[in-house]
Amino acid sequence: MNRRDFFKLAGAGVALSAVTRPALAALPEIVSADNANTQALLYPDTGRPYNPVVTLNGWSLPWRMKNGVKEFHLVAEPVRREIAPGMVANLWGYNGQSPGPTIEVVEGDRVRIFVTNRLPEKTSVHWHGQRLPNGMDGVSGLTQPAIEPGKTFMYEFVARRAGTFMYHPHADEMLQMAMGLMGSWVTHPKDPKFMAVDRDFIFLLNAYDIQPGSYTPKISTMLDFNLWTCNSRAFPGIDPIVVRKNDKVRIRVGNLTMTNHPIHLHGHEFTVTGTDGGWVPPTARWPEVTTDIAMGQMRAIEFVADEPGDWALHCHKSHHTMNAMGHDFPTMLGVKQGDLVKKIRNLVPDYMTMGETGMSEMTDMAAMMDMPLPENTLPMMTGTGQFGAIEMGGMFTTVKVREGLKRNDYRDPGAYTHPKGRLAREYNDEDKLPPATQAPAQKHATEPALEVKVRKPGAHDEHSAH
Ligand SMILES: [Cu+2]
Repeated sequence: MNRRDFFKLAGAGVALSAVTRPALAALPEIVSADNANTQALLYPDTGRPYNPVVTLNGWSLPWRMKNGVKEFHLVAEPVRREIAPGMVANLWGYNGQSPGPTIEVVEGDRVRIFVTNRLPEKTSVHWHGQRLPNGMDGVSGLTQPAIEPGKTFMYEFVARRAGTFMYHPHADEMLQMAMGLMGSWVTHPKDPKFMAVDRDFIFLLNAYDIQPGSYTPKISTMLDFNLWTCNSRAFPGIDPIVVRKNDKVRIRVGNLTMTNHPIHLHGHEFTVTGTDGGWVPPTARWPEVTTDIAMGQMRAIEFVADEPGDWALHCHKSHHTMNAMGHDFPTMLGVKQGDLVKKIRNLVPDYMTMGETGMSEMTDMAAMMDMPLPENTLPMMTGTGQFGAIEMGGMFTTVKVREGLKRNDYRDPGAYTHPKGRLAREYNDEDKLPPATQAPAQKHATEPALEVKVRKPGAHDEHSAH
C-alpha cells in the first residue's frame, strides 16, 4: 500500500484564513493523519540514509529538502483522537493527531521546522533535549515571543547529537500538555551501522483526566489522572510491538505525564542504552526487567527477542493499567453484599462497590449490575486474550515475538500458539490436596550465646572520656 494512502492533505475543509496565501505557497505542504493506526516505516528518499523507527499508533512526518535543509511543517490544532475503540477524546495535537508525528532526522542535518498555530491561544515548541541556539529553544517569553493564533514561526538548527528527543509547547504548558500537545523526535546516527537494531519503536507516555461520559480532558488535574496512555492510546487500543525471533529490538519511551512510570517487560532482560543525554557507554549498562522513567525523561531500552510468545509490556503501577472509572469505591472483599447495592442505588443512583470476591467481576459489572457504562467511556479493566479477559487497561501492550515473519511485516500475528507441554494448566490428579503442615521452626546449626555491648550515644566511655 502506498504510504500516501494513509494520509490526507489537511488543506481541504480546514480554514486557512490564519495563514496568508503567499506565505502558504512558500511553506512545505501540511501532511496530516486522520487515524490512530501504526503507520508504515518512512524510508528517506532524500538526504542521508538511516534506519527508520516505528511510532506506536502513530507516524513520522515527511519533509521536503530545500537547498540542503530538511523542512518540516507542524500545525498545532484541536484534534479528535480515538483513545481506544469506543472512546474518542477532544485533544490538542499536531497535524491531525495527538501526539503529533515523529520527526526523524540524521545527526548533522540542518533542520527547519515551520510551526503554524491553529489553536485558540498562543503556543511555542520546545525541542526537548536538543543542542541548539538559545533562540531556537522555544520557551515563550524567555527565548522568543509566543506564536499567536493564526501565525507561523520558523525554527532552524543543526541536529548535532544523535538520540531520542521530544517536542512540546513551552507556553501555557500545563494546559497544553494536559490536552495532548506533544511529539517524538529521533536524530539517527550519521553511520547507519552505529547502534543498529532490527526493529526500533518509539512512543510517549501521556495521561488524561477525562471524566466518564465526557470527551475533553480536565486541564487542572495535578496527579489524579484517570487515563494512562501510550501515544494517547489506552489498552486494548495500543498496538502490539511485533518482532521476529532473535531480532535486536529497541524501544524508546518518553514520559510527558506528571508522574514516573516503571516500565516492565516480561520474558526478557533489557539494558538501557540511551537516555536524554545520549547513548549510555556499554561499560555503564546493566541488565533490568523494569526501568523507571521519570517525568520529562526519555529511555531507550534494547534486548534480543529470543523467547517466542506474547509478552506483556506495561507500567508497573497497577492503577496505570486501568481505565477511567470511579476510584473512590470501598473495599468489599469478603463482605456479603446481597442485594444491598441495589437498595443503596435506589437512594444513590451512581453507587458502586468493588466485588466481594475481588474486582475481576467488574469486567462484566455492567451486565451484573444492570448498569450501562456512560457514553464515551472505556471499561476499567478490559482486553481479551485467547484464554479470556486480560483485565487490563491503560499503559499495557504486548511484545509479540514470532518466527518466520517477513522483514518489514509489523502486522499483529494474532495469539501465540503454545508448544505442547509449555502452558500452565489445571492440576487434575485424582489425589486430594495434601494437608497443610506447619513450617518448621528456623534453627541455627550452632547457637553461640551472643554478647551485645550497647554503647549509648553521649555516654562517657573510654573513647570519649579523657
Ligand atoms: Cu505508570
